[in-house]
Amino acid sequence: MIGKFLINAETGALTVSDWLDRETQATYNLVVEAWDNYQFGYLSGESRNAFKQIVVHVEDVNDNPPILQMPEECTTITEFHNHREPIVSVSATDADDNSSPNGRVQFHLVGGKGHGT
Ligand SMILES: [Ca+2]
Ligand SMILES: [Ca+2]
Repeated sequence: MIGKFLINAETGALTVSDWLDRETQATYNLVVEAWDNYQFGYLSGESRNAFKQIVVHVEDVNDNPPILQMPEECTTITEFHNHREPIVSVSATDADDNSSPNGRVQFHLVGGKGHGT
């Protein structure tokens, strides 16, 4: 697997090297290693190193639409159906972060004869 991040050996600049998708992986734990005197001292043991962990959190982008789940068939009610009594239940899921507006779903009637809120 090709890594998602690169670090410049000279400047230490950490960069992204591939597309990131929060829905696939939201957090990356990277470990950076720094060496001094690497070129001349590594083989002779005159080089020192240190490690540090970097945690990268990928912020969510609203890149997934809601997916509606509802009955396939036509729904039938009688003309005596009680007001406010549920006819059918519609649900939806959204792959984006549901702790943000990107993944929270609301329902509205937007058309059809006799629609209202
Ligand atoms: Ca997203
Ligand atoms: Ca969404």
